[in-house]
Amino acid sequence: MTVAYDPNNIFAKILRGEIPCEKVFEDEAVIAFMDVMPRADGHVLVLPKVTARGLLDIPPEALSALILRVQKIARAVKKGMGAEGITLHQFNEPAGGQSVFHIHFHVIPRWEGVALRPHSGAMAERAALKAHADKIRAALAEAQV
Ligand code: DGP
Repeated sequence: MTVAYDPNNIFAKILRGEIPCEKVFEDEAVIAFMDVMPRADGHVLVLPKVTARGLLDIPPEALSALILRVQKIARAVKKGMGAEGITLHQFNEPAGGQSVFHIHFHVIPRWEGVALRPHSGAMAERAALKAHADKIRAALAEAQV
């Protein structure tokens, strides 16, 4: 059964500017902002501006644009956070672990021996999110990311 896109999901509200976020990047295709329940310091979410629930219903051209931005953000997260690696997560439907039904990629910086915190776990302090966002924005502002 296909489930319809809900325009009142929390990320749709962020995209419309109705709810604030700690934004690190925006262009005509995507917005990227800090996850409020980070699995690691510097955890960023990348969302397309098209309304799609997940990987299964996003139009191919929007998915292509999205994954190119995910690569750009991943490079900046790795550089800005001084990470050793990057983990991507992308969940589809409740059984797949999705809790917000507007497609998004999780870009999570990783360090050897540092385990991920729980998915949708503790809320981070706003000051910490801003400090990490500042590092990622600075990396994005440099030419080589
Ligand atoms: P999932 O749909 O399972 O991929 O997880 C959604 C993620 O979104 C989860 O890591 C927590 C995060 N999140 C939930 N609500 C908000 C919010 O209002 N703002 C931000 N920035 N992140 C949120």
